[in-house]
Amino acid sequence: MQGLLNDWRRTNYTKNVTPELSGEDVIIMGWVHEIRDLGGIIFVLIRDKDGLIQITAPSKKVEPEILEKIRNFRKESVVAIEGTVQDSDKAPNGVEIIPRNIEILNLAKQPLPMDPTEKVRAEIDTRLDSRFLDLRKANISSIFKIKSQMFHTVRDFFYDNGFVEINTPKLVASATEGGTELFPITYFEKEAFLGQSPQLYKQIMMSSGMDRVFEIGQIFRAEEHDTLRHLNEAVSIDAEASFMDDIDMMKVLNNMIEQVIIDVNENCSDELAILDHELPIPDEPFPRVTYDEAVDIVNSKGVEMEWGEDLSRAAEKALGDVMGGFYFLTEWPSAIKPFYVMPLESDPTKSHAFDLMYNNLELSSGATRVHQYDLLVEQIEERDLNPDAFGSYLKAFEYGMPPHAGWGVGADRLTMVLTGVNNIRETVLFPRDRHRLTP
Ligand code: AMO
Repeated sequence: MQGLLNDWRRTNYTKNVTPELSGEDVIIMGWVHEIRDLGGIIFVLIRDKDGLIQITAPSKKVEPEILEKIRNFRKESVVAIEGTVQDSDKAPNGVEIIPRNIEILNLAKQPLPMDPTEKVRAEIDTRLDSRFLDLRKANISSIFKIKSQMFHTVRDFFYDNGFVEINTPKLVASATEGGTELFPITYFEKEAFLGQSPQLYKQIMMSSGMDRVFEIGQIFRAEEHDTLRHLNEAVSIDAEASFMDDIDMMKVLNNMIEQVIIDVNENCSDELAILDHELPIPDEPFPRVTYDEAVDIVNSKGVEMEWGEDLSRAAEKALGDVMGGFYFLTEWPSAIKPFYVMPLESDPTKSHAFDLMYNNLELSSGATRVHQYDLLVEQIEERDLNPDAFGSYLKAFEYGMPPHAGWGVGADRLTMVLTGVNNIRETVLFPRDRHRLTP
């Protein structure tokens, strides 16, 4: 039985068609990027996942039926081309293909909703509406290749450090993170929500004896505001480890970020060049600033901030200007942190919570957790929450919960740092914000 492609099989990606192959036959497959018909000669640029190759069809050398097929090409159609490689000073990358056989695999409708060659620039909304076309641009796909490398390194890092990968439910019964709203959903006859964080589950896993766990998964936040750093659906890299505290987990996070930077630099040099982005070289270890010191710094820069407040955008900017790069912000006031955060023994108004910042962008929050049942119930009540709503979580603390700590990193925000884009929507294939639920 013959398949859809008959005998056509790709022999080379465009990147692998080099002048050294001159004289050899190849089959390439991809999209029609550009067509220039000069009458006696037609030039076509074909694009695939890594680049472009020129097809050169002089009417003297190429069969009339092949020329006819090329004349029927439309931009962004999918084609297969068999031909002979020829080195050429005039062609991009010094190489071209003289076509012998052509198959039009799928014609693209015209006009295109946007121009993937970027001759006409499109606004982000137009681009997101036709994301599949937008992603055909090398600068856009580069963002996701870098993001993929980041996840690859993160997974390797966790496995190398004894963490077990887990998946926890995203259909949940209660809130975990104060401050952001929940998305309510219909779950048969019960009240339910989309999960804001795997927080409660990763903590329950500490009572399972599995010792170290991580999860890469979606988190849902009903943020009403429209900013360049918030989405309603984001990806969080969550880690939790037993018999560890905030100091230990800051080190783990520091090491992971450094490894990500090393690997992205090593394996994504083409993508970084396309994005014209240089990765930050982190100070080792990342500097730390306490919340108390941060309040002083912010006020000294003329931005008013009272002790006990969360950082405003202006405060984050002022602090970011002084600190620069990656740094930890530690010893947050207990009252503005969630119930699961451990207060300082020396002064319970402060806590073992930290944020990892990059300039003025918060990348991660983490903490030593409360592992004592009574203190946890007390902290839940102090925040006007009902401990009964946390019954299945609290149960895990009654039968041998070890001391533990963890953090959650915003994967999309980390990608902003790795790619240099300033709108978080650029780092998500199909972003969800207040105004966007499709595609
Ligand atoms: P937090 O709520 O600070 O902490 O979230 C952790 C990290 O997730 C990212 N993030 C977001 N990214 C994009 N859009 C959003 N709306 C959004 N909300 C959060 C940020 C943030 O630093 N359970 C704790 C983590 C822990 O203590 O382990 C938590 O969820 O980069």
